[in-house]
Amino acid sequence: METIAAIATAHGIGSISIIRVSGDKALQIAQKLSKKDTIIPRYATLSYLYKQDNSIIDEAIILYFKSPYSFTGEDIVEFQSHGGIVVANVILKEVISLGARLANPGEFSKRAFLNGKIDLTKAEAIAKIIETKSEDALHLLSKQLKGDLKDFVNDLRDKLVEILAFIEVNIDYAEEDLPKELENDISSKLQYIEKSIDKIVQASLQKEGLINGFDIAIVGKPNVGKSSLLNKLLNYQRAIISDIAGTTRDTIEEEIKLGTHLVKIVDTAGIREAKDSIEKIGVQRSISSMEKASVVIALFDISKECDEDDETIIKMINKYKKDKKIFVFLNKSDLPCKFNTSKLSEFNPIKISAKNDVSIVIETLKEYLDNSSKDDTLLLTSARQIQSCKMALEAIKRAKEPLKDGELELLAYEINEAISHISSITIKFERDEILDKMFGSFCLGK
Ligand SMILES: Nc1nc2c(ncn2[C@@H]2O[C@H](COP(=O)(O)OP(=O)(O)OP(=O)(O)O)[C@@H](O)[C@H]2O)c(=O)[nH]1
Ligand SMILES: [Mg+2]
Repeated sequence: METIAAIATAHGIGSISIIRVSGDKALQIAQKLSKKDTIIPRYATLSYLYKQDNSIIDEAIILYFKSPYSFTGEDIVEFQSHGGIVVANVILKEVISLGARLANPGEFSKRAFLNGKIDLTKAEAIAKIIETKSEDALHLLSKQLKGDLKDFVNDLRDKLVEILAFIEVNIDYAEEDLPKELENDISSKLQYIEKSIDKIVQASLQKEGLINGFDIAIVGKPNVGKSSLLNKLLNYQRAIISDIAGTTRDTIEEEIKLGTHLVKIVDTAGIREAKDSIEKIGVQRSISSMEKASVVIALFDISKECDEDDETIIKMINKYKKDKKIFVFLNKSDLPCKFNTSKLSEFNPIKISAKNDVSIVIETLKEYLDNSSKDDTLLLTSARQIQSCKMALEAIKRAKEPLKDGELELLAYEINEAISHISSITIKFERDEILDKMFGSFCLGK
């Protein structure tokens, strides 16, 4: 395997830069660069680094992690040089001229995975932790980094492998049908597994916002004060506000921090029977923003009577209330109320005045987001993980029929499928594993 190298710290001015080298030649490169014969593993070695023409590049700390006790499992050397783009680049150039090549993005983690140092959930957690902009996501990802998701997957996988081993033993060694009690036992084990997977998939879909940031869509008929609310939340005049219905023609998206939570607020065009083709597109976009959002703020103008356009919004929020969190705010409460709010009572509507003060909106949203992130259930954090779980679920569901009919080969096939899918969350499933299980946990008298 070629030796790879890269600058591991952000490019820019900082107090130190780290150049990381991984592979068989790492130690030899460090020895040449430092002119030191011995570099002790896991010790911080302070040394000058030299160019091949003997001129000094910088004074740096060298850290050597001997294979297999390193992140990649290979020999790793890290040079901590003084910060700055030039120093780090010169060291990297020297490292490359001494036999390393520039690493591809993610190549250190890929090697760590290929060498069995990390599983895929940890690799994904690392990649996402680096990119994350929210503390909620960091909290979830750090659990994944620690191995909670891996443990969950391994536990389910072990249970499935055990079931498969039972079935294989019966295919290979029993003449008769599956005994009834064994069928019941497998059935209840499968049910438990199905429930566990279903639970984590549902929770992960509902709380997707914790990882990717919550999308909050502000919807309502024209002129109710949606853009006024957006501007107040952002604290500046982002959207045009006017008393002309249909002022906002397109969706406006902005990110804001509510406490520790990063959210995307989407102001939308007022929803009504559109008057022209451009407005029609705007209304379509409002509806799709609402569909995409995990939280919806429905806004009503209570200084006017509830009309057909408000009714349309009420119908919409009723349609989405199962999948999304809906907040109803009754705007323009500084004016006399003419709006009959009885149809909205189940949404616990809150009176506000977007023109004057929206602190109650901020507090309500913050409280909801705080509670969402407090819950410590384990979640899947990528579409890939969710997809693998869904595929495993389908296989388990398909397995019920052959289990009832005693078609053991077909049953084994479906359980195998479920194992492959669930295993793909962490690492590939090797067939040797069932053989070990079969011969390890059953006394077959052979
Ligand atoms: N009295 C009063 N007027 C408000 C309040 N909030 C907004 N308005 C006014 O209502 C009008 C419409 O406000 P916008 O924020 O543009 O309404 P919108 O819902 O974004 O409207 P469209 O973009 O047309 O869908 C403006 O004249 C605002 O000044 C409020 O709390 N009280
Ligand atoms: Mg507007």
